[in-house]
Amino acid sequence: MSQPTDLFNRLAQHWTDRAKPFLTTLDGRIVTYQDVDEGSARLAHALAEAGVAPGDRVAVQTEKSPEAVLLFLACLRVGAVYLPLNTAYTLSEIEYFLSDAEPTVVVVSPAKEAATAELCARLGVKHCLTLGTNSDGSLMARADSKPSTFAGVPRAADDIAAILYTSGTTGRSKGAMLTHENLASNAQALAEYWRYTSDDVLIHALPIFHVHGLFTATNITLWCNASMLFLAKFDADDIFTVMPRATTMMGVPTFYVRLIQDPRLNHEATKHMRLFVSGSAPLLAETHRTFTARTGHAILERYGMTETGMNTSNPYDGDRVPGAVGFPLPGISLRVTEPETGHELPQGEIGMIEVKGPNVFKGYWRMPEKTAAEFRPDGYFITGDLGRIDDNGYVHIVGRGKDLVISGGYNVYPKEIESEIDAIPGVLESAVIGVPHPDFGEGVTAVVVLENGAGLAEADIVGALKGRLATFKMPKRVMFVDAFPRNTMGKVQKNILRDTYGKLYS
Ligand code: MLC
Ligand code: AMP
Repeated sequence: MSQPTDLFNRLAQHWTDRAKPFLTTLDGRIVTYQDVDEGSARLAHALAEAGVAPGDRVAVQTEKSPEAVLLFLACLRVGAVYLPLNTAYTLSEIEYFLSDAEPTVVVVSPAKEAATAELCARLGVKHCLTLGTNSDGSLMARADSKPSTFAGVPRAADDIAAILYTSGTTGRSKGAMLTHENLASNAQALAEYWRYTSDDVLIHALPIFHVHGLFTATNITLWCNASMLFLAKFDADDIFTVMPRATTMMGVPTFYVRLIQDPRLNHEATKHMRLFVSGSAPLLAETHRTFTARTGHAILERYGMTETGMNTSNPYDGDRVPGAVGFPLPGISLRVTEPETGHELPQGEIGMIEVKGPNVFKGYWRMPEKTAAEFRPDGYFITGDLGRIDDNGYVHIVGRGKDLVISGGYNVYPKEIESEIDAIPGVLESAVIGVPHPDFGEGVTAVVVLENGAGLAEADIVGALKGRLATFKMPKRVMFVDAFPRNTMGKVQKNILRDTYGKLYS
């Protein structure tokens, strides 16, 4: 029999134990693999009935719940394109995504229904349905009475399975189109590299609207017929409650920073665990070492991004080097180049990280020029991350070529925040930077020059931004200066600002 090409069937062929829990919630609800199959079939029928055709987008902004994962699978089964949206996005942020992606169906939390339905009506979106955290909402009401089997729509390996929006350093957010093959190949590579088996039980405390929590963590579990302990969010008490039943955890560095501050973290508490993975932002070598000293576990750091899924990983068996992100995963090529020319640099030199492989996305939704600009003629994707490869072949990320702040694993693009601040009456100009933050890794910080005579204070700036920006993007501090340091080209020297405010949060 020929191998399936679509992600759902590539995952489902591994579900040999259908009675096994796919996930268990903190309050003890168990969703078995049989439930996953039947629940996602019912949701697939509901989507098809709402007119979702293969290739149509289904945009989802719901709180984390088991059904939200099933909805992702249901989208795959009807051949739709799943479009997850950060729950923190405001309505004005959502408007852009919906008008750009033109979904057939939008699914939101019941609390957001009224406002989103109005927006959908204005944008011509066919259906605005709801999904709550207690198996409730209008989508579930439609799905409940549907058959528990669904004859899936055939999908080719390079058909689009999901679109995830990533902001750009300039201009509009870009929708990264991820194919069935992108997601399946990455799940398989990680499962093998991290020695994942059906015996694994993952602590899942990440949000499920980004690559890390949705694909890396969830798809690897589904690929292996493994289980997860499904937590609504990161909470140290909950982590320690479930850890005696778990074998693996995946988190952003903030998880580990918080865990090492907790006196409960020790050898005993982690003795049932076999693997701790960190990614989405740099893990400080100091955090890595402290964690090892306290638990005997060396955190395995890996490196990825929305457009590519996971690119590199520290080894399972060899040295997990603090401050390094390891080796390219099997099947993925990585090189370091001279940013302007794309010429490969000798090993050890710092340059642009470029990657190529089955994990690399198909392009940006309806943006052929932007897509072309981020690929080399020989097919390598230009990540925007600066790095080097050491003598032992480990990749190190040493900085970013892109003007990006990563706060607690969330990307914040300064340009977006600067545009909002510049629009506040009394502001002449602004520069947004990331500076070291003990909890979030980097703290979003705004530096503002006021117009002559404008008497704005920090609270005025923050107040004016409320409701316009998702809360994680809000500047943690606003600093005022008379003028910016500039280079001879007139460009604001953000490196000088970062030095000036480097100790703001310490
Ligand atoms: C929450 N807040 C943040 C924040 N998260 N501020 C800055 N940065 C963040 N990351 C703000 C809230 O808006 C709120 O502000 C206050 O902090 C407390 O909110 P909270 O909900 O209690 O926060 P908390 O639960 O502690 O969340 C912190 C966190 C969470 C780090 C646990 O942000 C998180 O789970 N991050 C993971 C992000 C992630 O999954 N990234 C993967 C991207 S994929 P106020 O003002 O209301 O008090 C990717 C590719 C790859 O990058 O390689 O993986
Ligand atoms: P996103 O666009 O949200 O997927 O974020 C991807 C970016 O996160 C990458 O381009 C890197 O800049 C950063 N990133 C992910 N993992 C790591 C890591 N382990 N170390 C340093 N940076 C990382």
